[in-house]
Amino acid sequence: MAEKSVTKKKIGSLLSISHDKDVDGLNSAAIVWRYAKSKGLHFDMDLTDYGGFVRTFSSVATRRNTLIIVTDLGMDDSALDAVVAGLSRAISQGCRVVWLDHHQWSDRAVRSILSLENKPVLKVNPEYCAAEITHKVLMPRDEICAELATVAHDTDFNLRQIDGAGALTDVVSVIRFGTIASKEDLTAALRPIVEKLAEKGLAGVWNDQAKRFHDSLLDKRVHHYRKEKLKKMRKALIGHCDQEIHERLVRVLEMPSGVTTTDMGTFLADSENLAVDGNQLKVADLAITVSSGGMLGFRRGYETTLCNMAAKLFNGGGHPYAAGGEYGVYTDFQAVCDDIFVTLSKSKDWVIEADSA
Ligand SMILES: [Mn+2]
Repeated sequence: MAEKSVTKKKIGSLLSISHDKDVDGLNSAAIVWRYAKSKGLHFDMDLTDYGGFVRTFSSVATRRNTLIIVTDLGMDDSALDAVVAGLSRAISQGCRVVWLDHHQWSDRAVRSILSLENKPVLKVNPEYCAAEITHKVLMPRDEICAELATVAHDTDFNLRQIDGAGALTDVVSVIRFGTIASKEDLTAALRPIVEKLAEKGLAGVWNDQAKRFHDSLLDKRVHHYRKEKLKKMRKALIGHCDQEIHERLVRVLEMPSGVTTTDMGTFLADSENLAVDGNQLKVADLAITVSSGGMLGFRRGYETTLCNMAAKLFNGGGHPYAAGGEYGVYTDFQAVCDDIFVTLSKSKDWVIEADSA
C-alpha cells in the first residue's frame, strides 16, 4: 500500500551521506561509491558530522529517484525531526533510504527510520566498523571494498597494524584542520581522496613500498602535521594532572588544538612517550583530555577502567576503550582537574575490579 503512494520511477542516482571525521566514514563512502559505479548510478556525496544533520538532511529533501545511503553516522536525536522530515520528503519523490551504522541508537530513532515509506533499510551493529557493515551489505564479494573495510577497522579499533591506514587518518586530520582554518568545504576537499580510494583502494593514494602518498604535496603536509602534532602532545603532557582514584591512575590533560583525541590517547598509552623532564611517568589507567571548549575525551592505558562509564558521569558515553563527555567552558584548568577527580571518586562504575577479570 505504502509503496503505491510513492512515485514509481527508476532509481537513477545515489547520494552517499557519511562521516567526515575519520577513515571509517571516508572508506564507507568509497565503498558506496564503488557500489554506485557497479550499478551505473550517478554519484553524489555529502560528508557531515554531528551538528550538521539539519543542514545535510534539509538538502536531501530536494532529491528525486535517488538511493540515499547513510553510513558511519548514528542518529543525532536532537535533529531527529529534521532528519525524518527531509527523508520523508525525498521518499515521496521516489527516493529510498539505506542507513548503515555502528553507533548507539535510541529506540525512538530506530522506530522513526523504520517507519519511513518505501522499505527503508537500517543496519546497526556495534561489533563492526561502519565500512565493514557497508562492505558486507553492499559489495560482499568485492576485493577492494574488503580492503577498504579492513583499513577502516584498523583505524576504528585503533589496532595500528596497517601503515597506510594510520597515514590516511593523518590525511583526514590535515585536510579537516586545513578546511577549518580556510573555511573551505570539507566534502569538496576530501572528494579527490575518496574518489581514488573508490577506484583502487588504499593503493589509489598510498605507495606501501615507499611508505608515502602518491601526492607529494599531501605527503609533505602529512609529515609536517605529524611533527607538529608530536610537539603539541609533548607540551600537553608536561601540563598534566595525575590523581590515584580507587587504585587507578587517572591523568587529565589539556587538549592541544589540531590534534585528535585518538592520537592523544595512543600517544599516552605508550610509555616511550612518557619521559617528562627526566622523569618516567607511568601509563595511566584512564586518560582524560579537556578541549578548550570543555569537551572531554576518555581513553585508557590498560583494561582496568571503562571509558564509557567514566564518560557517563559527564553527560557522555561511548565504548569501554574510547568515549566522550562534556565539562563545559572553563578558565582554570586546575579547577577542572579537581572537579573531575571528585566526580570520579564518587562512583566506582568506571573501575574494572581485578578479581572480576
Ligand atoms: Mn566509525
